[in-house]
Amino acid sequence: MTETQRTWSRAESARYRAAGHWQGLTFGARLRQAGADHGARVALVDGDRRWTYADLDAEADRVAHGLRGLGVVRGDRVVVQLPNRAEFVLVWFGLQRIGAVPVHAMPGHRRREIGHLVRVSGAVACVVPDRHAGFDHRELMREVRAELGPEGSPRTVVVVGDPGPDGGFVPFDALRATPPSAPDDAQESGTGDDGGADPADVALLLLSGGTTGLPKLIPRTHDDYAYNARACAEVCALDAGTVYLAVLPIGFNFTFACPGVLGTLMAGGTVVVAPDPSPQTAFALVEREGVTLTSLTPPLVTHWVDEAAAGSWDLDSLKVVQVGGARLPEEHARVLGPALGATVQQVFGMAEGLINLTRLDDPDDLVRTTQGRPVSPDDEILVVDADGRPVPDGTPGELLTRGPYTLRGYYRAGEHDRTAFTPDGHYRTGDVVRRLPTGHLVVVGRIKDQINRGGEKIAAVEVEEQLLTHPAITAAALVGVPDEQRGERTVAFVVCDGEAPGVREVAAHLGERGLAGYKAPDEVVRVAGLPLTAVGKVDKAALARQLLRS
Ligand code: OOB
Repeated sequence: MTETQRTWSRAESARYRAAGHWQGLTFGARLRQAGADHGARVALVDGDRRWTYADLDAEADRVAHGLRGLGVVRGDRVVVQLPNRAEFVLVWFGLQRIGAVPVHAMPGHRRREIGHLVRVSGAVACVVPDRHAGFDHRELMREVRAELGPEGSPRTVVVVGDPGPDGGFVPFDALRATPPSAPDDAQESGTGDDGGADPADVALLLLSGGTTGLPKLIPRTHDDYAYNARACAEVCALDAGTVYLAVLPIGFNFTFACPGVLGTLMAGGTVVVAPDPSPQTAFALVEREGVTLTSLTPPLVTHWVDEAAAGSWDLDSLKVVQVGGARLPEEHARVLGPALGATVQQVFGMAEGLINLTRLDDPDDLVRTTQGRPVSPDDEILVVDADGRPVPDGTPGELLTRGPYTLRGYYRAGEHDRTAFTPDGHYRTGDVVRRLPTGHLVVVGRIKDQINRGGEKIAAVEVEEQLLTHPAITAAALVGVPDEQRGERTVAFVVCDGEAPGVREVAAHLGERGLAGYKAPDEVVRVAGLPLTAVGKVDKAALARQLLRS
């Protein structure tokens, strides 16, 4: 069964083109152009390895050639689960050169999430590291294959590093080893730049934070995603002198395109990947590479501030530090800038589209107390009450949005779209905000059943469903409660038959079920029963209050 992918109307598309937001270029074509424009400039740095723009362009051809040899063609989806290594970028542009579609998985995802991504996207291949952070991703791929069976499994698994003894996995190094003969490849694909992809095609699939049992996929087109990156790059005043340090997971929309990796490459700057988010690793790279811009989630801020004070680092080159993904406490916003000698920028964004940034010349109080304003003049913002009626500025309400880089429908999720969007195409963010007369937004809460654990999004229902598979648990509610370090932590309230499992046992159980580790509850509390609201839903606010009282 095929269902129509909801997208922008013809009239809207024409308007976004006429405004110059959508430039009608694919990412494959953009890289070709960048290779010609900035050929000798350094585009990408990973440890001692460096790629100029010309290298990156040529490397994309090699990767594309290798992938084509494995049967990957225009429009195919490929799940990419790589940590912060240059290979993420090489594979990403290799796929763009074919017109194939990377699906951005996170390094922490496990059997359940990866299996789901493969199933929903119908991916023909997965690209994984051999091992990362003490975890064997080849083993994970074997489990995914066993679970999906021969029919549902990706045909090909590419491993960056050692493919292991098994024989079935393709080593990335071999895949990129044979240089293509350009004319052949161009013939094979129709065009050598992007496999003949259309700028209105889906260029990548991002993962939503989710409020349902399983995360939804977000289709982003070449036109819309390039605009996302460029609009952010303009606000951040990026140019060829920009050196961006990718500290957060590189596949995260924030790191990749707000303005991040893509914004920097589109400006002719240099992207440096940090293998881990520790301030020691990052500061050494700032010193060595002259990093000018980076992005963090709030829980990292105190570590960075402490290390800047304790160590004798030269952070002079660092001009802007973005913080987003979760609410930044005002006090942290105040100390961060002086500690690093940089301008702080708050970022309130979402994989679905809309990005809000404080401006580099905003007065201090706006930077400390707001989450910025939309990057595009054509971002439409509505703040509405429970009946969907707009509220006056200053009054909290749900944020609805529509615009040139905000999705109009999830990938293959027609049913879900009916509630996730208003009839006129506004995306219901589930965030409760106040709008100031300046247009700046303050995030004051949330009506979606999602927990934001320092930037990591957890859909409560997804975890609750898995908690119920534990033999002793008969009812469960996952609730976010305030936490000093992460903003929120997760507490599982469980009703049990017999002895209640402890937090470790629950984590082990969820791990066996294939759930990513960060979704395991931080605390497990046994209750006699779950309180209900007047309409019969689990009263999570009452549970949270109960915990704070005890
Ligand atoms: C970013 O993207 P997602 O898709 O992981 O999460 C989006 C949600 C928002 O709807 C909001 O609930 C929350 O994360 N959020 C914030 C926030 N930034 C995101 N809540 C409070 N303050 C903030 N500054 O998280 C994301 C995507 C692109 C850029 C930055 C963040």
